[in-house]
Amino acid sequence: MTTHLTHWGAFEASSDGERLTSVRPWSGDPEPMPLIENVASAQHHVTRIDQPHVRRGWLENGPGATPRGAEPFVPVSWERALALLSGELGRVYQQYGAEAVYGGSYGWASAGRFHHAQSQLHRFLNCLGGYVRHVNSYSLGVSAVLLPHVIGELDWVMRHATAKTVLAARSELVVAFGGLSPKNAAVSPGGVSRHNARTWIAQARARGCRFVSISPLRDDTPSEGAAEWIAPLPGSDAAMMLALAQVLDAEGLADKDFLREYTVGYDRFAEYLRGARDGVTKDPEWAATITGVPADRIRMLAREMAAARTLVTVSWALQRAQYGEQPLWLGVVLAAMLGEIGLPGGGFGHGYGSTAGLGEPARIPVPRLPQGGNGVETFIPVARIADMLLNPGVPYRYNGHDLVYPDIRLVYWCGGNPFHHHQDLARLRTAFACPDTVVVHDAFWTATARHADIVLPSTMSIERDDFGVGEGDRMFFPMPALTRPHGAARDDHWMFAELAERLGVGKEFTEGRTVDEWLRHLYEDWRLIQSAAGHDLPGFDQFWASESIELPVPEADQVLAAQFRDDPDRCPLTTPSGKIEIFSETIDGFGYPDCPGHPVWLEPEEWLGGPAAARFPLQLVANQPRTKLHSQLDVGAHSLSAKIGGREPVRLHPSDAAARGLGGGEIVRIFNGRGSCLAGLIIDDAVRVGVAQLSTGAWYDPDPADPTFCRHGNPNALTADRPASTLSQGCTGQLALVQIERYSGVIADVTVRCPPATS
Ligand SMILES: Nc1nc2c(c(=O)[nH]1)N[C@H]1C(S)=C(S)[C@@H](COP(=O)(O)OP(=O)(O)OC[C@H]3O[C@@H](n4cnc5c(=O)[nH]c(N)nc54)[C@H](O)[C@@H]3O)O[C@H]1N2
Ligand SMILES: Nc1nc2c(c(=O)[nH]1)N[C@H]1C(S)=C(S)[C@@H](COP(=O)(O)OP(=O)(O)OC[C@H]3O[C@@H](n4cnc5c(=O)[nH]c(N)nc54)[C@H](O)[C@@H]3O)O[C@H]1N2
Ligand SMILES: [Mo]
Repeated sequence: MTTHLTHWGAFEASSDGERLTSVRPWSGDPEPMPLIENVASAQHHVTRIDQPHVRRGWLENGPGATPRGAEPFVPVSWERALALLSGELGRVYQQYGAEAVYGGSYGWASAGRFHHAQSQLHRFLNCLGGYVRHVNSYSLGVSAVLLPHVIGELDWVMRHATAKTVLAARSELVVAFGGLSPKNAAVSPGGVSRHNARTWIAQARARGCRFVSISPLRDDTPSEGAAEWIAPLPGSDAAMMLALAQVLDAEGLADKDFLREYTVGYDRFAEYLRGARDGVTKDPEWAATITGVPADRIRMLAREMAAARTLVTVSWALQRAQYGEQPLWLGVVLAAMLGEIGLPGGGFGHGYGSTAGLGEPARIPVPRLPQGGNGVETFIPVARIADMLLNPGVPYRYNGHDLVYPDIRLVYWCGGNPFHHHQDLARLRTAFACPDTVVVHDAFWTATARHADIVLPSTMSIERDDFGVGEGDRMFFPMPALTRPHGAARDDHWMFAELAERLGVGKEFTEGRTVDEWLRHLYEDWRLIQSAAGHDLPGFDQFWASESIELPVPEADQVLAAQFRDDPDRCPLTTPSGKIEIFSETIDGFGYPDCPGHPVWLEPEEWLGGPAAARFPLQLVANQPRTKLHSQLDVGAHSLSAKIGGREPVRLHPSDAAARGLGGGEIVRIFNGRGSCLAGLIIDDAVRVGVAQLSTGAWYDPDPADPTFCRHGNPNALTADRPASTLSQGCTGQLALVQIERYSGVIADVTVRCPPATS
């Protein structure tokens, strides 16, 4: 058996050279994930792309904005595809320059450091002069912008998060906004070796630590935590957090010494809590009317938090919403008021239930493919993709900058699926009709590939040699190819090398190395640097022959901001004041009404407490899927096993199902003013009343006559393409208001599980 790494875990497999004949979890994994079953079952699915394809209209009429997503594709040879594409790249770069190429190409692609799809694309486009890039992520669009103003760079908050082993040993109370989802914490970009999402929680619980899970879904926190479940209206956490802060303030429970020494701006914030200007005290009675959580429970919780070593942790999901800055900032503020930032087991955390890597102590850095320099300065915040394509030349604001959308002629996507990940997919489809040319590399006929002009078939990671290690993970795996490529699929690197050659930059792109030579070169280069830093690592041949190697971890018991606490003058934070900013002069100075200088309660446009709920009285929670990573391998066996009538499952509380006369297992229609989709109903009292949970990931399957209607169950047919705020311009895909009814139409087949029409 040979070991292989995916974003959701390592496995051991045997193969007959064409397919995996048996797959079992890596022997070192104490909590293996069934997601690994998707790999072998998807590999030769009919939706694998087996050769290059070109959209018929593009082939016949050349570059241009004829409708994308409806026409048949023409299969072409590699030679023809590469000639057409290199010709088109040459044309666009020559005629319009690098500013006309969007190469942001957001997406997770596959594990493996060398064949990392985005890195390969960026390196290639940089050889041609550069590209318009993206900043930030769909994951953490708000956090990446807000946290540097408030406590420190996102990367620092993530990498130096208090270790889970420390929480297991020291926390007395864990208050988890958004829960501690074990399915999410099973995944990390680049891979996970030893899953431990449940282990640390079980250990802490056995020692007497209490867990409070604040979330619309009971199963957002694993049963090992025996958590108390509190379910405020989704999107209202900021109000509950303000009330917790108000109790600490009013009852003298806030740590004044900590606030004086380590923070700035508490007084301005406290005035707001006390209602000095607006006459509204943000007390638990006030919050109860907004959140639906009883005032007594909020008041008691504040006292419990003040009495115990308490971790306040905020899931990434809370900031993936309109005004997502507010609950995140308040998480930091609450932890600061409790005075335990920098102490083991207390303080602030961000995403213990969002990724496997958080709370894994920082290990030494790992090899990466150099991407070269980008000659273009223009960028967009990642979730502004549709805005950019629809509004060339239009100004907009972001984090203190006045920016202008560029005029994009060519969109190049390699390793991502915007027709899965972006909000309001019908709007994205209109946006994708704007450029001259759309190029997509993928292994599968995703909805994005179906909206392209030139589609090139990539290998899966099991079909190529690579090495891999996850963010925060300490096991570094060789990843030799397990099978030959499907059909005529090729590695992205090979495609870019061929294109680079035709465009006269072959040498710059490959530096004259084969893939084998690159792997050895990147590894040995890295080993040399590590050895100078005192880390002794095996040579490449020994590594390649091994099953995996363990990377050194300098400080196993890390605690976030411990050095700052010990010596705030010598180890200041990277914020403007060097301290935690409860009031930010910088943000205040931007003057954005949707994100003022200290955290506040702002009523979102789509929440159950607002007027829009009269028409659409259910809050859709579009969270991460349990049976797959995003849209990846949605045709795999494990993902398919959860579908109902071939559709993605939606969960509803028994009372909400009864009120609509709906039964479990029915196909329902979920709709709002933007769009609609079908889904298979599950009735479950683990869901808060008023909430409908439909996870992301079902491949978008638009009705040919109506792109706002997805027949499969992609929640982004329903979500709004609306930024979190002017500050972050972050993605807000987590929440939307909807209504649900029995589907009375003819239940059409899901066509996205078949290849598109060819001619
Ligand atoms: N409504 C809503 N929407 C959301 C979210 C939400 O919470 N709610 N979450 C958002 C978040 S956090 C994220 S990160 C995004 C995720 O969005 P994406 O990262 O775009 O989603 P994936 O499905 O992982 O897309 C990766 C694609 O890369 C392809 N691929 C895999 N390996 C390779 C390779 O080697 N080469 C090439 N060329 N392609 C490859 C896969 O087949 C797949 O199509 O979704 C976002 N969308
Ligand atoms: N299995 C699996 N794991 C994954 C992924 C995947 O696709 N599949 N994707 C990975 C990626 S890219 C990312 S970015 C992370 C994302 O990590 P998160 O963003 O933390 O994950 P989500 O599942 O989107 O949301 C977690 C929970 O937050 C709760 N929630 C939503 N809105 C609110 C709210 O307003 N208030 C409160 N209190 N709770 C709320 C929901 O009940 C939801 O289940 O997950 C990663 N892990
Ligand atoms: Mo993400």
